[in-house]
Amino acid sequence: MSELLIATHNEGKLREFSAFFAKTGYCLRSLNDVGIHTEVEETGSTFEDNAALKATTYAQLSGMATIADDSGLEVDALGGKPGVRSARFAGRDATDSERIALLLRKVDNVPSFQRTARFRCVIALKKPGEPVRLYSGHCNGLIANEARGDQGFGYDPVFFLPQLNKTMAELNFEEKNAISHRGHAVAKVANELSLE
Ligand code: ITT
Repeated sequence: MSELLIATHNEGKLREFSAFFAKTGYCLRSLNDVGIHTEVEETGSTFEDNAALKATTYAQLSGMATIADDSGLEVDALGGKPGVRSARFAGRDATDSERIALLLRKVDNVPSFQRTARFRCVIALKKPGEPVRLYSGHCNGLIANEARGDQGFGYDPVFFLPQLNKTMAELNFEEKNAISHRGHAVAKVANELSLE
C-alpha cells in the first residue's frame, strides 16, 4: 500500500485530513509517525506559496508522497486579515482563545452585516519526482459577536454560518467536513488520488 504523509503540526487539521484520505487506499502517516519535528517557516505571502513550501520541504525530508495545507481566515472589515498570518495573529505562542479575543476586539464596532469573512484552504500535494499540485476550497460566513461551540479548532467558535444558524464549532465532525474550506479542497485531492 502506498504511503501518504500528512504534513501538519496542527492536530485539528490532522483529524480532518485523515477522515478523507482513509478512503483513498493510502496508508496515512503523520509527521510524528515518521519522526519529523522540523517547523517550516511560512515565508510566502499567499496560501498557495506556503502550502507548496511545506509540502515540498516535508516530501524532501521524508522521501514520501506528501500533502500540506496553508489555511486561514479572511475578514473583509480587516482588509482580508488575518489571512496567511491566521496562526500567528496574536503572536507566536498565543492560544486559540487569545487569537479569538483579539479578533473580536478588532471587529467590535463593525455591524453584523459587515462582518463577512471566509475560511480559505490551499492543499499542496507533492509526489517524488513530480511537480507540486494545488487544490483550493473556501467557506463563507460572518464573524459572530461571541464564541459559541466547542468542536473543531482555531477560529471555529466565532465563524457563524447564517444558513445553519450555528458557528462552525457547533457542527459535528462530519457536518464541518461536508461544508468547510478544508473539506472542499481535500475532497478534490482525495478524489484524484483514489483514481491514480
Ligand atoms: P501547520 O502549518 O503545521 O499545518 P498551523 O496551525 O500553523 O499548522 P497554518 O499556518 O495553515 O497552520 O495556520 C492556519 C490557522 O488558521 C490555524 O492555526 C487556525 O488558527 C486557522 N484555521 C485554519 N483552518 C481552520 C479551521 O478549519 N477552523 C478554524 N480555524 C482554522
